Amino acid sequence: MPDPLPLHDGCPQPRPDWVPEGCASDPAFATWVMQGVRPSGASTVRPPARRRPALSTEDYVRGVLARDPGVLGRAITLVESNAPAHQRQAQEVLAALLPHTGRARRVGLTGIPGAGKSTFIEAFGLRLAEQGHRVAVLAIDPSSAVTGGSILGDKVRMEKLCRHPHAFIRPSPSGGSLGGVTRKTREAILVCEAAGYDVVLVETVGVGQNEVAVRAMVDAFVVFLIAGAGDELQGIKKGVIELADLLVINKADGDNLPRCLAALAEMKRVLHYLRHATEGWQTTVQTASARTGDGVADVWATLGQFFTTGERTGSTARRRREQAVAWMHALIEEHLRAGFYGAEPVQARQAEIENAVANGALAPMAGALALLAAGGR
Ligand SMILES: Nc1nc2c(ncn2[C@@H]2O[C@H](COP(=O)(O)OP(=O)(O)OP(=O)(O)O)[C@@H](O)[C@H]2O)c(=O)[nH]1
Ligand SMILES: [Mg+2]
Repeated sequence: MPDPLPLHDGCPQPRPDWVPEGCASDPAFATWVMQGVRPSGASTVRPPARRRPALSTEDYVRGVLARDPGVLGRAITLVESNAPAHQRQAQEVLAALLPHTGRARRVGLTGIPGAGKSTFIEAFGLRLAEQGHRVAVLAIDPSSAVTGGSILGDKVRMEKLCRHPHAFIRPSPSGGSLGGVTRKTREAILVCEAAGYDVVLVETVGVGQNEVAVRAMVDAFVVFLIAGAGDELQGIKKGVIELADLLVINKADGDNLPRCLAALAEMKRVLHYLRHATEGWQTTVQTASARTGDGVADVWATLGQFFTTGERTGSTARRRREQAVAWMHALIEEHLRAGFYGAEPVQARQAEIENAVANGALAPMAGALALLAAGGR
């Protein structure tokens, strides 16, 4: 404890530097500085933040299989980490969990920002959790580094689901590359399955490529549309509709209901002309409103039919096998690309060769060969 300030002018209070000598006894001088009081037993020194002890691979595996939510969260943090040591341990954990994975219904949900996905998932997830399902929600938003993200909003919008003991909600880390976010989400799905979640919902904002990435990691894909938002905006012309097994015209309530019913009729016509996303399954369209609850149960009923059909025709199992092989090739490509561009001789020549190609001094093919040669290929 520092020495107390000197007493002044007979006053029992300490005299700060800025009080002129002799002033404190002047009745016009009204400021006194009181000595601080320290409550007994309290310390001004903050205790050091407690570091959680590191978990061994066995701790992770045991905790996830025992459905310990704390260990589940940490296991997902481990698979999300880019640190090489964490990645090595993550692969050990995943290898041990693998026999316990694959039993969930994997459902992707997409739609333009504000289409009502999170609000729907809250109502839908709660319904499933109350029926005894264990529901995991993984929210991907690779755009969030730019837009500030909707992750906080999601947590607020899924407030009741967040607190349900049979639900687990995990936003993806913001700002990663799409490839990185995709790997992390795929691995997070496996960890959730090993922890006994039988429904895994992957929410993604429909802003372009990420719909395709999510389609490649789920069994069923739901696209949310809102009446009056414009075809272009909703990716109808970009073929997002062709990825869907189920289209939901959302927010079908109040004044918006007639417009939604008109959109429903229109979309039913459009679907006749489109290629379907899943062999043996006719893509369907329906309306829903999380606000009134209308149509929410119907979405699960349709997904139930989808999965029954998938079991009968073998399309779900086939899709999973294809997804696993495609994922392996994606990992190889990522590895080769990182190895090539990370190599010192490539980095040394890359800017110069790019400039030459940009200026027209070198044809793109000649540039590619030159850079490949620099990388020893
Ligand atoms: N009328 C009506 N409004 C809804 C409904 N569902 C969501 N909303 C409103 O729509 C807005 C956006 O809802 P969100 O659930 O955050 O939409 P989102 O698609 O998850 O949005 P992002 O995650 O930002 O892409 C909120 O203001 C909701 O209150 C609904 O069924 N009816
Ligand atoms: Mg959302």
